Amino acid sequence: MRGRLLLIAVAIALVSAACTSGAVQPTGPSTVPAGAIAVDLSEWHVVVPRSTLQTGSLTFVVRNTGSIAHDLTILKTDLPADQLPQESGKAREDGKVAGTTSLNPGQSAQLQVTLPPGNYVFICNEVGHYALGMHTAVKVG
Ligand SMILES: [Cu+2]
Repeated sequence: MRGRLLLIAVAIALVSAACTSGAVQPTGPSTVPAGAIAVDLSEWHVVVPRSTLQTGSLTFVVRNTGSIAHDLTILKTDLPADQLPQESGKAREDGKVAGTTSLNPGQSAQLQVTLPPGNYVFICNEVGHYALGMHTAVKVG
């Protein structure tokens, strides 16, 4: 009887561990897996390796290589990258398709997104960063 109770306790512990392991957290500095696209954020740049990407499911590895917090926000828009409307020091996020949380220096996050063909602007939307130049145009398709 005692052995059986112990087994049940172990089973419960294993199930709890399995349930918590799926959480997505920003990670430390990371290498970019094959097929993924690195997006580097720093003061005051958003750097994507190619300005034209293939449509479909894309994996971005977003790395904060700067010395203050940044994020990546992806907007689908035909406006030029430097002419998005702004409110309270941030770009308006019309057409937002994906984004990361705020990443501290040295942190990175993976973002898996399916992007239909079109024009996109990749920005950092921490207050003031868009106006300081953290935007880049990306064409998909
Ligand atoms: Cu920023």
